[in-house]
Amino acid sequence: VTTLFGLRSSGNCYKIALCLTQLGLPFVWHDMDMASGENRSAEFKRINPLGKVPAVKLTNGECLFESNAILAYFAEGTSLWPAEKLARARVLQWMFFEQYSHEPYVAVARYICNNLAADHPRRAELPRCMQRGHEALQVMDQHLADKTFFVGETYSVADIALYAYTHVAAEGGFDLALYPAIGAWLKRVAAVPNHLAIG
Ligand SMILES: N[C@@H](CCC(=O)N[C@@H](CS)C(=O)NCC(=O)O)C(=O)O
Repeated sequence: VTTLFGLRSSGNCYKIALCLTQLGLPFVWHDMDMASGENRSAEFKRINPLGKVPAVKLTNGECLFESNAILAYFAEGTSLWPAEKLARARVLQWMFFEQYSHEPYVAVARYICNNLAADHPRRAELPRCMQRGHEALQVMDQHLADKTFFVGETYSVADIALYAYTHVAAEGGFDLALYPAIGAWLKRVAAVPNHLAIG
C-alpha cells in the first residue's frame, strides 16, 4: 500500500489522508519524528530532498512530494479531478492560490500560535500573516458566495487543498465568522461522504 510520511497535525499532510480516504485507497501513515530530525536524515532525503512532509511512497516504489502534486496524482481519473480542460485548470488555479496566497499566511499563523513560545521572535510575523491571510479568506468568501464548491459545483481536490488549513484557521487567530460563505462551504465539505477529521 501507499505510505504517507507526515505529521497528523499538519494540514498539508491531512489533505492527502482525506483524499486517499475518500477515494477508498488504502495507505499507512509513517509518523515522522520531526523533533529528532528524522525529516533531515539522509534516508528521508531520498524520499523528499527538501526534508518536508507530506511525501508519499507509491506501491510501485516511486516517491512524490508537494501536497497538491500528490493530490493531483491520486485524483486523476476520479470525480475529484474534472474531465473538462478549463475546469481542470481552475482546480489548479485554486491549488496554486492555496500554496502561494493562503497557506504561507493561514497555516503559518496557526503554526506560530500552536507551537512557538509567547516571546519567540517569529511572533513578529503574525501581523503580516493576519493581513495576507484575511486577504486570501476574503477572495475565497467572495468566490463562494454563489457556489457550492470551488470549481464547477463539483467537489474536487481544490476543495480538499483549501479546506485543510481554512477549517482550522481559528487556531491561528482568524475569525471565520467574518466569512459566512466560507462557513457554509466548510459544512458542505465536511458532509461529503467518507470525510475524515484532521489529527
Ligand atoms: N509546499 C509543501 C509544504 C510542505 C511543508 O512546509 N511541510 C512542513 C509541515 S506542514 C514541514 O515539513 N516542515 C518541516 C521543515 O520544513 O523542516 C507542500 O504543500 O507539501
